[in-house]
Amino acid sequence: MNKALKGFLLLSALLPVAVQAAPDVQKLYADHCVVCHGNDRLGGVGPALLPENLDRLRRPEAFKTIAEGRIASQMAGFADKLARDEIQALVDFIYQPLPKTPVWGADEIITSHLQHEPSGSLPDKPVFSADPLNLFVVVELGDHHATILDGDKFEPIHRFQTRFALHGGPKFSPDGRYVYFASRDGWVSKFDIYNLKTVAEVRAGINTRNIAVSGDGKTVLVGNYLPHSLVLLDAEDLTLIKVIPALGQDGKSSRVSAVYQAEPRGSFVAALKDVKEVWEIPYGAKDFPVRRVAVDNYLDDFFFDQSYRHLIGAARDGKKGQVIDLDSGKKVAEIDLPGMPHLGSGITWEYQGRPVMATPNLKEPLVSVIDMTTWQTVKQIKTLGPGFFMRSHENTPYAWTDGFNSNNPGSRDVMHIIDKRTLEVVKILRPEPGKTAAHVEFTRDGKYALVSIWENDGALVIYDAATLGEVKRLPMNKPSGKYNVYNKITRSAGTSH
Ligand code: DHE
Repeated sequence: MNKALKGFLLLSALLPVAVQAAPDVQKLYADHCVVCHGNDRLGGVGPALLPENLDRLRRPEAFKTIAEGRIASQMAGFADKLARDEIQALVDFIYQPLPKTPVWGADEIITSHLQHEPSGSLPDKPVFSADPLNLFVVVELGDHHATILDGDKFEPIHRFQTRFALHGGPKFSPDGRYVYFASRDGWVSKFDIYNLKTVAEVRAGINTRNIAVSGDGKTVLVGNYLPHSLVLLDAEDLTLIKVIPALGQDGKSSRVSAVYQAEPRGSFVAALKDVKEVWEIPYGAKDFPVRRVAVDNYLDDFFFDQSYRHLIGAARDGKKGQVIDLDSGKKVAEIDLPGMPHLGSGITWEYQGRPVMATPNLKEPLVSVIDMTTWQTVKQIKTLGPGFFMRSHENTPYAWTDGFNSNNPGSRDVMHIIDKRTLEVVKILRPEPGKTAAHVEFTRDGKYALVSIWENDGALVIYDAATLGEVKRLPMNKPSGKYNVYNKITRSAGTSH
């Protein structure tokens, strides 16, 4: 008997059995699931729950997920609320196809397009006096807003409503004037920071992963979970350029794990989630041709070295990461990554004359530091709890990482300060004891670090990055991430790109 099945049977035996008639699965779904997974299981804050999106999740695992929750996501466990047969009914339900598969193709995308301000109609000068390159865009998940924050005075300039459940980092135009957001339910919005106005929006999918903006600022690429597609948009007004179905070499349809732009290569890079392929799409080439690179395992999460020659990727359930040389299209190394690395949060720096990368691990309380010349582990730095986000800056000797993924409230409220020269944790901050601390971003000069208190009555806590003393605290509604314009557009080694 395999391990998953054994776990399933054991868990099944421990849960109470409802003695009544067969569970009313529609009601169970409406009471417990719809708020995150959406009407018709099309996704919302949580992913779409349709058979075409559950290819890699076997039913015993689905049962376990509903009962116990899912690591590295907002999915809670329901074992204390639902009986065994109720969980099983929900499992059976989510593997049922919808009577009619939802369509979101070119016609639907084109129809959804909203042009709030005609292209080129707004002034080319900021309507505020703050340094436009030292602004932060703060995403406040609690009430679906974003705040534009002056990164010198730490004062909010403007707060506005966003689409529902933004996810992934917002992406900037190369000059930092525009910021593009993606929501989990497929909306892409373009916001003019100089004029503090949303200028265009389009719904590019039903359930979206993330977006990338090309290095020349001309094209936006959207990666979708539902439908299985990549969508290319004109960055000027978000009109549709092209829909590329996410089909593997053998025709198998797949969700898209994530998309990134690799400016030094002049290309977009996308990984498929249900097919072992990475795609490179040169954004300057006519018709956006796809170059397929076969990989050894699925890539759920990935990251690049600073030159973008190497892609470092891992499957969520794998023990090893793969390093792919994007020039040759070949795997050049395997990396030891034991605790489900969160590579999207990876950062790099120079350690003893060698480039190293560091990533938190979602399951283990450790940060893996890997030599990027030999791809060997230099050190596993122990932390109080598994982290989710990691950040640094060229002008600070410290890297900061949280304990966000810890089950223990006593280590969810911490921020570990790691000395990049010694690879030791030199200090542990507790921005607000008992409240979850997460996600850091530095000011453009690296002198201050901004930390989120990830609660509805949360805050941004601003620290002096040298003395590690608190400078200021701004109330915010679950500030999930904050993004400094300069650090993003210059692709600082200490932040996500
Ligand atoms: Fe994220 C970035 C995938 C769950 C908050 N997350 C990303 C990126 C990927 C990713 C691929 C990089 C895209 C980018 O920035 O363009 N996230 C996943 C998952 O697969 C996972 C584990 C499951 C899922 O629900 O999709 C997941 N992520 C979460 C959460 O539960 C978080 C904590 C809350 C939320 O918003 O749902 C969360 N993810 C974030 C944030 C970023 C992110 C704040 C941007 C980080 C950055 O600083 O760039």
